[in-house]
Amino acid sequence: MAVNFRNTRFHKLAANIKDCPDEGLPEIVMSGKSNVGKSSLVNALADNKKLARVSAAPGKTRAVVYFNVDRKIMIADLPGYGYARVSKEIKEGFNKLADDYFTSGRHFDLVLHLIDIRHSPSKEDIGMLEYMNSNNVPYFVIFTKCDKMSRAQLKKRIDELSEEFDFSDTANIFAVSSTSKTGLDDLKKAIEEFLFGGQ
Ligand SMILES: Nc1nc2c(ncn2[C@@H]2O[C@H](COP(=O)(O)OP(=O)(O)O)[C@@H](O)[C@H]2O)c(=O)[nH]1
Ligand SMILES: [Mg+2]
Repeated sequence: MAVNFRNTRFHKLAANIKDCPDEGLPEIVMSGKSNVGKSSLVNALADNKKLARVSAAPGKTRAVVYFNVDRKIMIADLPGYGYARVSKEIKEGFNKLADDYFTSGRHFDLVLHLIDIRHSPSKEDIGMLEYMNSNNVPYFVIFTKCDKMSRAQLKKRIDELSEEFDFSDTANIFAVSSTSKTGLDDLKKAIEEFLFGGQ
């Protein structure tokens, strides 16, 4: 099924797990550290800079933000983890919502786990990848901000990280840049294929 990613609209905010909607659409969850580029990627996929608020200040998203993509997919933009600038209490609160998302038994179809290509994965990243591997959660690993590195460095980084971490055999690995728009078409195709197959 062809998905028109440009037809993406804000759907709703949910400040806790009880308020998270179920509209019966396949759901993609954006996961990853604060500031890794989750909101920018939602905007880039939709080709709409104003859609998801992009912030240079980490830790601003305090809720799950839902987007409806062409009435075919729901995207859940989760609060990130690893905030350095918020208080411990708030930090734990944020983590709780993200944690609840994965442990509440909520159904979702695909996790996009984002890792900044410039940095080594954090222990939260490793924990998340291990969790998804051992719970058979379908995920794509997305290296972000690839405009910040040369192609040669990029390949080296991907090889290095693939060796370092036991990505599941079926894991798809992508490299994107929301700034230069690299890798977005491949990612969109893979999402369509994964969610809708030959339909
Ligand atoms: N150079 C570059 N910067 C990016 C890219 N994607 C996001 N950023 C920047 O990284 C910061 C955090 O992005 P944001 O989307 O708010 O991250 P989030 O906290 O994961 O939602 C912002 O300053 C963005 O402009 C990218 O592909 N390339
Ligand atoms: Mg964000």
